[in-house]
Amino acid sequence: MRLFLALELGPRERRAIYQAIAPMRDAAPNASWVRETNLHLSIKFFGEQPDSAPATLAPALRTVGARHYPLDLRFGGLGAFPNLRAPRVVWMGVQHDPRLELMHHDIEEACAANGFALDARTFRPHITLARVRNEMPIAEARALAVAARTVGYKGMRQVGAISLMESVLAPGGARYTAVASIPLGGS
Ligand code: 2AM
Repeated sequence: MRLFLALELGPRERRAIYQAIAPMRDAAPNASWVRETNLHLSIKFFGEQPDSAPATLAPALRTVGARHYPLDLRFGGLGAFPNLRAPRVVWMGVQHDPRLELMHHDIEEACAANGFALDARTFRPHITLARVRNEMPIAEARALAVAARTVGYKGMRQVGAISLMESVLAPGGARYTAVASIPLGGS
């Protein structure tokens, strides 16, 4: 099974974000826009794992979760990796929060102690909005950047749990299901 850890958004936020970025979808219709129900903040990607992995991961993650308080996440700001001139991943930003960084660090440590590889890429908290498979034409990238400037969405969410998600790849896009929910302490 293909596994990752996420902080999930509620249905109202997912809807609000999805609606707020409509001008960006219109500007760059050829990007693969993440469907509304799939919007989330990714914490760690495990890739393909044996079916026994959740049973190993969940207890280790519960210990980490118990040590961290629920988080107040603030979202807003649009951007792209590597940049909006040549976007590969279009995202909504998550305000810097040292507690989130610390939680991510502790998660990495606990997973590594249980034999799971460290994430190869630096943790840059974001909500992926779209992925670009082929290079985006310059005119479309410009239109996307212009549209992004019109989106003033700002959101806030108290997150009380980390979700261990299974991703099933399908022709119409991945389907995500939570296989375990790890509460954060005090929630
Ligand atoms: P992304 O949104 O930044 O692409 C499911 O694919 C989740 O795992 C996504 O949130 C994705 O982050 C994250 N992820 C992290 N590393 C990944 C990788 N190497 N391949 C696929 N997904 C990855």
